[in-house]
Amino acid sequence: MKTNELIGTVVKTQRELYYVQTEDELITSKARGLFRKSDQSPLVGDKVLVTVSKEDKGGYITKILPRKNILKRPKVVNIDLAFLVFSIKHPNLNLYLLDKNLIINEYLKVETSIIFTKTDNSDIKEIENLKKMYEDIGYRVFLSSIFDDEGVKIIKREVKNRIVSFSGPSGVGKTSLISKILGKDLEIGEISNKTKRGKNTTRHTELFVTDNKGFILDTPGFSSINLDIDYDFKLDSLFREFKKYSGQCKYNDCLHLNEPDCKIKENIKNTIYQTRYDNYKMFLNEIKNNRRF
Ligand SMILES: Nc1nc2c(ncn2[C@@H]2O[C@H](COP(=O)(O)OP(=O)(O)OP(=O)(O)O)[C@@H](O)[C@H]2O)c(=O)[nH]1
Ligand SMILES: [Mg+2]
Ligand SMILES: [Zn+2]
Repeated sequence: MKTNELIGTVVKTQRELYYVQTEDELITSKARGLFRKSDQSPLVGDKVLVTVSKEDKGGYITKILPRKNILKRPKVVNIDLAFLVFSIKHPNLNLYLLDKNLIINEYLKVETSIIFTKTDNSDIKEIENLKKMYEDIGYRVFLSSIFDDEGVKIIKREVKNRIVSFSGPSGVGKTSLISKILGKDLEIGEISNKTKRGKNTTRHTELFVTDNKGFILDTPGFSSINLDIDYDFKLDSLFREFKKYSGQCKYNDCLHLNEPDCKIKENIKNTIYQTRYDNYKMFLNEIKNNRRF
């Protein structure tokens, strides 16, 4: 029996089957028993070695290559870039959720950029201000609208040769944007007229392959997310714009709340945006309340 070993990426899993995209083809594979016994089973995003037998077409995953990172919801691995996708209207922008996701990704050390969607139905001044704000903080910000092919093209360039996730609240237009990038129709949700929110259309975990050799993960919209950060962890280190004042407050363990001579508080409205500081205080409280004794 002639066999052939290839390297590929797990794009979808279904019961005991793993769909592995190699350079040239999609191979429906099974995993060796040893993976199934432990909690070491292949996950979407895994780079794997797959042995293909010429006779029965299917493949066997023989090895999972080391993972770059593991994300929890949905459970995927090896994300090269996470896009946080938010609209400004319909649904309204929620900076608390955006900042929360930004700091969680800082904590997980996942490269992250921001996309503001639906630029066609929002005030251009407001969009520009937001873009500037997050660029000042140190993030790359992209703008998109389903009516703007140029914006879609620029975002598509970011996907090239990488595994890129798109996450954000329900109804912001993640799936619509991904459909544009792929040039094919995925299932798009309707915004509820009453709540102006989406209805969580996207449910499955699957990587879509782009024609510039990228992999895209569409995710179900979220409305809340838990701040799973250690109580002892220095939250301020996850705020990029706070970092330049590190060690400059009077007290070494300054929490930037009511301490005297606090550089963070002194620079609010100067280099630190009020909403970011307010969210910092909220997160600090949440971490305290999550504390396990
Ligand atoms: N005006 C406007 N509407 C958009 C745009 N992008 C998406 N929409 C609409 O917004 C609604 C929700 O779009 P989806 O792409 O399903 O949103 P989603 O983020 O994937 O939502 P979930 O899968 O529920 O998380 C649909 O009615 C889209 O037609 C845009 O750029 N401009
Ligand atoms: Mg969707
Ligand atoms: Zn301070």
